Amino acid sequence: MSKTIIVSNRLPVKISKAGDEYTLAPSEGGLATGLGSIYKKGNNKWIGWPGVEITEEHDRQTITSQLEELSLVPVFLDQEEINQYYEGFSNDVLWPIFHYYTSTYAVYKESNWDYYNAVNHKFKDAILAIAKPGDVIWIHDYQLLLLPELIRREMPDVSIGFFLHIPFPSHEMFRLIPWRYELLEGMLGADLIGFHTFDDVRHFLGAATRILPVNSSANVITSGDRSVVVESFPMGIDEKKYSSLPLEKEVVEQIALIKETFKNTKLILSIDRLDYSKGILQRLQAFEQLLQLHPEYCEKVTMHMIVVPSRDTVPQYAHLRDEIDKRVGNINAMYRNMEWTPIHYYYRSFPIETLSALYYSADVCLVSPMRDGMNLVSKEYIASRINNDGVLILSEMAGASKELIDAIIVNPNNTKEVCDAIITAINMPLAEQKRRMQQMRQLVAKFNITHWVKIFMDRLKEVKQMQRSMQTRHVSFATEQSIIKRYHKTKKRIIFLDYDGTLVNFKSNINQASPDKELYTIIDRLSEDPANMVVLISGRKHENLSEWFGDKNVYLIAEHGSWFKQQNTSWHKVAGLSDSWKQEIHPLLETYVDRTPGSFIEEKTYSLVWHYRNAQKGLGELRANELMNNLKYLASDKGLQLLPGDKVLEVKNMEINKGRAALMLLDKNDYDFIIAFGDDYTDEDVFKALPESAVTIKVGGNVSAAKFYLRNPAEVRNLLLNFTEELAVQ
Ligand code: GDG
Repeated sequence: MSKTIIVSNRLPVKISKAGDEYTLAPSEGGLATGLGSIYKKGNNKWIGWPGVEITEEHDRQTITSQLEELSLVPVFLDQEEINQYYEGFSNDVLWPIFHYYTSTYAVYKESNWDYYNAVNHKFKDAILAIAKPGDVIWIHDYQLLLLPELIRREMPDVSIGFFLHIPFPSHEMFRLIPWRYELLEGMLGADLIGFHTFDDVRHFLGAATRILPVNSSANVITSGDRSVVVESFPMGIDEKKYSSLPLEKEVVEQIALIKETFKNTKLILSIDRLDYSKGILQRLQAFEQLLQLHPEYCEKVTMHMIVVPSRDTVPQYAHLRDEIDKRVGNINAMYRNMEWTPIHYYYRSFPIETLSALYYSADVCLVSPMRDGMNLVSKEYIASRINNDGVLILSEMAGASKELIDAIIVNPNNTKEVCDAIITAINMPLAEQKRRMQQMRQLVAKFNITHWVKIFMDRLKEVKQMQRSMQTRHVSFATEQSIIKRYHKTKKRIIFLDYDGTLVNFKSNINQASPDKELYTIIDRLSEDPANMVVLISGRKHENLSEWFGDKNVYLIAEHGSWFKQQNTSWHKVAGLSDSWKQEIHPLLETYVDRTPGSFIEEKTYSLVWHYRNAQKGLGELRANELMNNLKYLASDKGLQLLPGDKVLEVKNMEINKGRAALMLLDKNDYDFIIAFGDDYTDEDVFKALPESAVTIKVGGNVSAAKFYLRNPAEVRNLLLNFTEELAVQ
C-alpha cells in the first residue's frame, strides 16, 4: 500500500531530558494539527529533526523507537550541522534574503552552503530508506530547498510536493544568492510547488525562467520532461480550535482576569516570535508616536506585547531583544503613572489558553511585520472573535493581507499611518467592527488548515495524473515499433514535417537554424523512397526554404501555406490574397521595434512577424501582450490572424493556415500512411485537419490535439531515421 511522507526541518515534537530519561510531547502548532490528518494515518510518516542534539547511539535508538509510535522518523543532526546548515545557511542566508534584507543580515559562507547540501542529502537518505514507488512525499520550507531534486534523481516517478512557508522574493533579491541555480533546480524536483500568495508564485516563476534555461506557460514550468505546477495555497489555521477555546472554563477565567486588569483602557495585542522581519521596533515607534502626539490617549490605551524567544543566542537577535527591552523601558518610563503602564511586555511563550484569552479580550490586534509569508497570529485573532467585534490592523507585507482585506491595512514603514490606524481602530463603531469581522471570520473558517491540506494534496494528485497522461502519449518503444510496422506495410505515404522546433532546435538568430548534415541525410533517405511524399511545411519565407531545400526531392510549403513548390518546379503563390493591410500594420510594428531593443520585424508575403527573442527578458513578453491588445480590433476588421509563437508575434492573412495547405495535398492522392510532426500552435491546424487514421506527433510538452508526443527534435530525427534504417535492412 502506498503511503504519504511529510518532511520538514523540525518534527512536531518536543523532547526533554530528565535524568537519563527522554520524554516526548507532541507539539501543537497549526501545521502539526493540519498534517495530523495525514501522518497519523495508516503507515504514513513524518520525517524531521527532533529539535535536540542527541549524540549517544543508545539514546538515538531509544528515541527512534519512541518516535515510531507517533509515526515520526528522526534525522539526527550534530551541533556543527545545526550551526552551519540551520543557523548559518537557512537562517543567515535564506531567511534574510527571502524577507528582503540584504548585506547586514545575509552572510555567504561556502562552508555553510556545504553543510546545507550535506544535511539535505541526509534527509534524502532518510526518505529513501522508507519511500517506495507510488508514495507521495510532501516537503516543507526553506531549510530543504535542495531535497525535491535529490529525491527525484533516485525516484524519477515518485510524487513530490513542496511548500514554502516564507515569502519567495523578487528575482532581484533572489539572484544575489551565490547558489541561486542549485536552489532553483532543487525546488524544481517537485511536481507541485506551493506558496502562500500569488505574488510569491509570480516571483518564483520570474526567478526560475530568468535564471534557469526553463520555460513557463502560465503557472506551469517545463523542466526537462516534467511539467512542474506552481500555485498559491494560502495556509489556514485550526479555526474550530480557536473559536471554541474562549468557551472553555480555564480560558473563561483568564478572560475575566484580563477584563478586570484592563477595564479602563482599550487593549492592543501584539504577538510575534523574536525576529527582525516582524517589525517589532517600528511598531513600538508608532505606539510611542501615538502617546506623544495624542496625549489624550494616555491611560486610555494599553499595549500587551508578547515576544516569543527565538534564536537569541545569535548576536543579531540578542541585539534586537535588547533594543526592544530598551525601547519598551523608555516608553514605560516616560508615560507610566501609578494607575497605568503603557506597555505590558513579556519575553516568553504562553500556553495556548492564555493566547486565546488575550485574542478574545483584545480590542485591537496590531500585526505589522516588515515581511511575513502568511502570519497566522492575524488569523488566530479573527477566529477567536466569536462576538464579531474587535479590529485587526494588518501590514500589507504579510501574506494574510491578501485575504483579510477587511482589516485596516497599513504600510509598516509608515509610522504615521500605523499610528492613525490605531486611532481609527480604537474609535471604530461597533457596527463597522462587526461588518468587517464577520467577513473575515467566514473566510478564516472556510479556508482552514484542513482545507489547505486537502486542496494541496488533491492538486498534487491531479498534477501527477496530468504528467502520467502526457507520459502515456509519449511515443514509447512499443508505439514506435507499431508506427514503423505500419510504415513498412504501406505503399503511398505522406510525411508532413514542420521545421523550427521540430527538426531543429530554436536558435537566437533565425538564420543560424540552418539544416545540418544529419538532417539532410534524413531528408534524402526519406525522399529516396518512391512511396514517400515528404512535405516540409513551415512558417518560414519561401526564399529561405528554397535556399535550404530547393534541390531536394521534397514538397515545400512556406509561410504557413501562402507559397508552395512541388519537386522540380518553381514556387506558386496562393491566388487572390491581399497584402495591402501591411501598409498600416508595418508602421505600428516599427514603433514597437523602436521601443524594444533587440526586437525586429520580418516581412513575408502575407504576413509580418515581430521577433523579440533577443529583447530583455520580460519586456518582450510585455510588449507582445501590448501589441496583441493594440491589434485585436484592427486584425478582425482586416481579416487578419494574430499568432503568438515562441518569442514571436505573427500577423497574417486569416485565409492562410497550415491545415488548409495540408488538406489540399491530401485531396490530390489517396495516401495510406499519413504522419505529421509539429511543435507550435500553427501545427495544431495540421493535426486537426488530418483524417482520424493519421499519426500526429507533437514535439514538446504543451497540450495538443496530436495523438502522440516526442520531447525534442532529436527524438523526431531518431524516429525518422528508424523508418529508413529499417528500409535499409530490408
Ligand atoms: C512561519 C512564517 C507563516 C506565538 N506565540 C506563542 C505561540 N505562538 C504561535 C502563534 C502562531 C505561531 O506561533 C506563529 O506563526 P506565524 O505565522 O505568525 O509566524 P512564524 O512563526 O514566523 O511562521 C509565517 C508560518 O510560517 C506558517 O506558514 O505564516 O509567515 O514566517 O500559530 O499562535 N504559541 C504558543 N505560545 C506563545 O506564546 N503556544
